[in-house]
Amino acid sequence: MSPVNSPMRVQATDADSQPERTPQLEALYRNFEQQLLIPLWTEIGELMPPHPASTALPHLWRWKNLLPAAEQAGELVPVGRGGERRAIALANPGLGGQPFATPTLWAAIQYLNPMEDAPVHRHTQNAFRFVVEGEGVWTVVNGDPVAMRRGDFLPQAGWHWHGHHNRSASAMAWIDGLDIPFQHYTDAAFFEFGPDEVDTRQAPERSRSERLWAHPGLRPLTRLGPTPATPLLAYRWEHTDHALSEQLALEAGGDPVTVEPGHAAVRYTNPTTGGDVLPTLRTEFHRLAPHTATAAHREVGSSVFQVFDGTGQVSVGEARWTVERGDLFVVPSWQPLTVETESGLDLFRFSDAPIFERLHLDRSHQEGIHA
Ligand code: GTQ
Ligand code: FE2
Repeated sequence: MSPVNSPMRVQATDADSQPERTPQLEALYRNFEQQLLIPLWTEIGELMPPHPASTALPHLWRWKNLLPAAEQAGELVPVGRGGERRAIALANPGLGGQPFATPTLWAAIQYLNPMEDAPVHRHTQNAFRFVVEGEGVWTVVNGDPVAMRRGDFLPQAGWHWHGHHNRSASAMAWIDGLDIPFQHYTDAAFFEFGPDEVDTRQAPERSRSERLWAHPGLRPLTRLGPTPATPLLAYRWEHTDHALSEQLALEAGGDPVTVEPGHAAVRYTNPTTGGDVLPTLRTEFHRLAPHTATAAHREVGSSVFQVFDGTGQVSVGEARWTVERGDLFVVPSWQPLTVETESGLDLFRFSDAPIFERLHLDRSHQEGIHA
């Protein structure tokens, strides 16, 4: 029987499994401490738990509080070289005050005033933008200007040059997802400055990347790849929306194409591989039809969700919230997630799943199904 299925097993760190604290043993422990040594037998319960027991906590950040805080930052804090971005990170209350949403994932709200530039730079961290409201900002990736609008998903592979510019008369906010914590813990990160100004003199409706790649099922023969990150720089809302509404329409006609009743979902993919858009980040969009409840689902690795539209009830482990447009919540590793909605609910999701799959550490469990 696997340890996952035997919660009654006595943990080695239980007091009765520890040797008696004689003066000689105390002296040995002081000796260990002086030599920077730590015995396994006092730590094993935390280091080798029967199943993942994240210190990260389920948590909800409400858009109605986030957006005014970002607007305030827009008034008080200039954006420019050095600070690089007016980005405000979600700090998980279980992660010791670090600006990390989960042990592997960065999630932030970023804000640009009219005509402002977020200067060009590049880094090994993989990134994306997702837009829950507004438009007018262009993200320029390796010289290719890409318009950002509500519902668009804009991936940005590590080491690509990028800057953002607001060409419109109104401020704009969006969310960023990056693998900053993962690259921080693993000491993998590099960073370089580019030009201070973002060139959007050319700002066509369709980016070069879309002209080359946004044709379903068609790859240019001169660019067959495969490439580790997607070459397509914008996944437009009209396609995502249509894919989801067609799944629900097919299901209503008796065709079982959804992941479970009333639950349509798509994954954003790299057209050169069919796999995830970025080497470390998985991104998906989920749509629940009105009067839908999902089965409890848990998996190894952590996720961040943003409500795109609608309202619903979300439970993550012991936490339960009513959520609405723009709200962001965190699902730590192996915590069960259920979602219910009366009105219908659209959810954007990102996770670190590609890391675990690549290392064969992925596991998942769906209520009622033996995983
Ligand atoms: O927009 O380039 O939230 O480099 C964090 C780091 C955004 C960005 C973040 C970044 C960016
Ligand atoms: Fe960046």
